Amino acid sequence: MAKKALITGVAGQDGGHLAKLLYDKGYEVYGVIRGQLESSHPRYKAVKSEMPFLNLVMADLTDLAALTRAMQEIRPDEVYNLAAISHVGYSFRDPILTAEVTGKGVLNVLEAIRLSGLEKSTRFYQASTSEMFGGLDYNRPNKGYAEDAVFHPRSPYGVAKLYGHWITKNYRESYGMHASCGILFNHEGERRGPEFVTRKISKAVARIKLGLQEGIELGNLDSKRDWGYAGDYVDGMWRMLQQDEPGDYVLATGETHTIREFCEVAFQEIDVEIEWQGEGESEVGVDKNSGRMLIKINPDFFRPAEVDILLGDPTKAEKVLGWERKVDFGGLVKLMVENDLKLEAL
Ligand code: G4F
Repeated sequence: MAKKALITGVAGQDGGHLAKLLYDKGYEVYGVIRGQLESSHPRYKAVKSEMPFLNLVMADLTDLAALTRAMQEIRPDEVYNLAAISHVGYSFRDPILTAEVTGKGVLNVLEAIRLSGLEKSTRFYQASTSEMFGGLDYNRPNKGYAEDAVFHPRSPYGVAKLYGHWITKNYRESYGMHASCGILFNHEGERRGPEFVTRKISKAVARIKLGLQEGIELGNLDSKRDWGYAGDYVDGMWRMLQQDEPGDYVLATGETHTIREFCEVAFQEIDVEIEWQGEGESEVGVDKNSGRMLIKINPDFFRPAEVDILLGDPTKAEKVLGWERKVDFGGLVKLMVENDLKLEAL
């Protein structure tokens, strides 16, 4: 009999990658989407047309009754909790909802499993995040964060995720659940939403090349992120649930780059060399050849508290899970710009 997997947040970036991976491995895949979508709703139809193999289930992470019903009806072998309010900047604007969904929502999924009597048989994955750390690990500044680093979240999102992380560990310890946390550093790609900086840049670069957009406005150019490819990271999630014992694992590249560097490499893909001029909020990025202004700062994109640098150490995942990455930083930027050039040309 095929294994059954249930994915919350299946309509998001990681949900799509994971659903395809599990389907290719022979799983029966169930995807939770939010709210009251009818099968005629455009979002429902969009998810179904991209992934016709998906069995869609309507439930909200804040609705314990709906989640419990889903668990009882499906009795999944594996549950991947990817749903969240995941935009860090937005979480400052809507911290209460973020706590309800991104934090307490994890408890609802765990309770739905337990109330259904599945806590000994269903394996659970929680999408934890590097945003729980919040900066450099000063004890090992050159190696980056590993699983045992100290947490110091710097956004309502990070704080809510930390609740989800600890409640998952608590259910593991209290009820013997096979519940694992993947502490994923930033992971991007062609499915990334345009509200995140990498996709915002790759889309803008493509549109500028095609004459559809003049330039791009960004916030903090100096923060650094450890960016990998989302397709590589969902394989790590699956591997965590195939282990005999549950655990926590960092998935990261071990490299960190500024937003500024991401811009430079992305513009190189369309043969534009960026030269930076000015300072602070007046800094601009211009095309070195033509002098045309392409990048400027908009303080609206600054955050009340920023994570200046994220750098992860994936040694445990590499050794224990045999996890490896196929796409490096340059490959990631290239893949994203090429994808947006194709999409924008349609
Ligand atoms: O792309 P971002 O919005 O991602 P962020 O905040 O690092 O969070 C992402 O990664 C986390 C893993 O560490 C996930 F947990 C989380 O759900 C999400 O997927 O911003 C990256 C950096 C920040 O420093 C931000 O201040 O880019 C900076 N930035 C500069 N200009 C901008 C912009 N970010 C956005 N979204 N938009 C800008 O215009």
